[in-house]
Amino acid sequence: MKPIIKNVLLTLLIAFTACKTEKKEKEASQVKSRTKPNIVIIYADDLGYGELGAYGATELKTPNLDKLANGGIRFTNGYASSATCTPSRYALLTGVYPWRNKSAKILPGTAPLIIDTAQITIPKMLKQQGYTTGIVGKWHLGLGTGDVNWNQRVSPGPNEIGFDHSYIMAATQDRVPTVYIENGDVVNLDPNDPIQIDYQKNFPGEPTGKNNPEMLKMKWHHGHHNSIVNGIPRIGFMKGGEAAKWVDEDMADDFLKEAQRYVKNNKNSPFFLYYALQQPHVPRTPHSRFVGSSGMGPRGDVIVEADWCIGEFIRTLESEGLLENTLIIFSSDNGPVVNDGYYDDSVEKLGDHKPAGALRGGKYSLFEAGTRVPFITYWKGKITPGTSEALVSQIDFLASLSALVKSNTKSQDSKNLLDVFLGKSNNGREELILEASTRTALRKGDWAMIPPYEGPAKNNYVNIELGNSSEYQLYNLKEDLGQQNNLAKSNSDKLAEMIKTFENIRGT
Ligand code: NG6
Ligand code: CA
Repeated sequence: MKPIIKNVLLTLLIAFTACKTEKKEKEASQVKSRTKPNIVIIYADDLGYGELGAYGATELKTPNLDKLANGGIRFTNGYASSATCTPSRYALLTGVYPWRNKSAKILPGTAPLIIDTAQITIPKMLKQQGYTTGIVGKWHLGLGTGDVNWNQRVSPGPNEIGFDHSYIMAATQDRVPTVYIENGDVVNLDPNDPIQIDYQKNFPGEPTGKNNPEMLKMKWHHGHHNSIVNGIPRIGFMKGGEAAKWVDEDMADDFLKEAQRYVKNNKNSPFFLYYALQQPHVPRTPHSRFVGSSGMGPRGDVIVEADWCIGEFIRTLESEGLLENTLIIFSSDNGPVVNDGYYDDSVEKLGDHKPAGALRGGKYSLFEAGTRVPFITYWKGKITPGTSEALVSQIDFLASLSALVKSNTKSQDSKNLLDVFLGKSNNGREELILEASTRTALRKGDWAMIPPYEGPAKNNYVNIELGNSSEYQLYNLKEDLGQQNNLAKSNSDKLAEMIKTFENIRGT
């Protein structure tokens, strides 16, 4: 090449690169000067209070979540609204206590949408303030109006309650249909192989977990013996839709890629992303990269996988120049369960790991471990790192985010705790109603009160104490975090006060 041509080309290249850098810098400064921050809620499924290094775990390594917790506010009294998934997700999005909605209980994959399309939700409120809104991951709030045809656009769903973009699984990883749904349409659906779903009866000739154990790569322990997908027996019956079925081991990567894509596609306007991870809910199916990574079997491995996904996701925010303009909230929909219906070595390989930390109970329980969960807010450069003992609930996101974006939107039960979430105040809630499978209890100040409930004290299948007792239970959590000393009889004044507050809120 002649030197002169070489020089011209070189000059052009330098000019081009400078131009590109300038553009990137301009974009980054535009992003910084925006008054409305991006908002991301990362929500784990069945992750317990004691599961992160930052919350005291010693046997499991969660470096990315620890970075969030140690670089933001780590709440030690942060609650999901319920000890199961659907009600917690309902409360998170609507700011309404789940026990006000009779349909807010664990839903089958065929359940109709339980959020009224006229109801206010976080994404709706944010849309009114100019946000683009997206959900990636687990939905579990019902779809359609009762008789879903999975071969047509499925509606109403997330897109009808405020999300501009949705890429979801309908219910849970252990429930059919085992397909992704993007903006109402099943992804990769072959019209010649339509999907049929039934929760009552099997389709003639189709194998099931119960009848065909020879086809299983994961055995069921209780429940989970209907249709077999990818060698895993599920809840509910499914026929057809072969090409659309997800690969369980790829699910974490699939959701991560969608979440990253959403950020890249929407980085030029303020955005909201609800990134609802499927881990460590059953069936636990780590990608081969993570198999054996925890030494604790699949349950530990998928927590390591989830932590990695979160790290990758945050790296994307960083490389897009968005981290300093994004509020990240991390929490879990309910407490931990070790055996939730499959033989997956989780019990055998748990070792010294304590999923609930020092708390009593677990998923499904009215004791603390049912609803007290990891709860972190992180905003690089805006939130001064620290630990907060303030009483906060996921139900408060609606009013608090509404205050953040200067909307006047309120809901029945959501409290504006923006200053608490940003680490500027320690004045959390005075009290909070806790829910577990339609039973409710009260947390107020340092105290927890559980009214008498019929039913077994323990669910032996999952090996979790549920909180049922024929007597009132009253615990001082400051002195007795593990809820071992029932003070209902010895402190009748406190009990009477708690009952009064409880009945005032719940209505008698
Ligand atoms: C239970 C399932 C459990 C899990 C749970 C929902 C059985 C025996 N157990 O009914 O495995 O799927 O529902 O979990 O079927 S949640 O986190 O979505 O609420
Ligand atoms: Ca859950």
